[in-house]
Amino acid sequence: MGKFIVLEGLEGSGKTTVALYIVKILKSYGIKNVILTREPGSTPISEIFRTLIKYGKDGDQDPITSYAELLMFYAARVQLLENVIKPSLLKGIWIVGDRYDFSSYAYQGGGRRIDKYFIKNLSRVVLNNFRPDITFYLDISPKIGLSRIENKRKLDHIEKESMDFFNRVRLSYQALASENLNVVTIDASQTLNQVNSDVQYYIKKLLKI
Ligand code: T5A
Repeated sequence: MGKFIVLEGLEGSGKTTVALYIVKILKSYGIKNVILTREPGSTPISEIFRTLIKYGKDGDQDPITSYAELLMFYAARVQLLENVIKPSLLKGIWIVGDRYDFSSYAYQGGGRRIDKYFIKNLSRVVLNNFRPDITFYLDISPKIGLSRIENKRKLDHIEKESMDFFNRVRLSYQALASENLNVVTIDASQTLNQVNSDVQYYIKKLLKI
């Protein structure tokens, strides 16, 4: 069996950068079969949900409701889980996931204030309690995180949310990190070298080296 490693955190916390670093170090330790996934996305259907969630359709004519957004995230996730993640792990392929289930608890639960027990039940039914082997939560203040991405590209639907929204998302992530096993909190305001070095320590532990 391969292992499932997940990166979580606010925009600009460095998930994509660190995910690429993890792939690199896994390969250097002899794990050659590694797939990088992103959520929402990484299957043809999930990528359609990604575009729809991020940019909507026909602008203000048909704004995405909070529940529709939540359900689309789970639709995209279950496609990825059943069609890519589970079959790959069974073949011994490792998965490095840029976001997974905690994102919905943090953004739709904390940010949009959807009842967390509703999300928990939805998650239990749809994902059948399938969990990563380890989750790295890259903790950063929204102010620093958003400043890292402000010049990147056109902001999407969620990136245009208020600072209060992102503060609630961060608080939810911090609560999830303290309540759940196999979650490692990394201070993502450190230099990238320090972040990578902290992550490498836990990857070596996972590999028992
Ligand atoms: N969402 C997603 C939900 O609401 N619910 C869900 O269930 C799911 C799955 C996804 C959006 O969907 C939401 C959350 C998001 O709003 P996305 O485009 O995939 O959108 O956006 P993000 O996942 O947030 O990705 P970002 O690219 O915005 O942020 P990353 O990946 O965390 O950051 P990264 O690695 O691209 O780095 C950003 C910049 O910072 C630099 C990098 O070089 C880069 O320039 N950087 C650092 N600089 C200084 N020090 C460090 N330690 C640095 N680390 C990185």
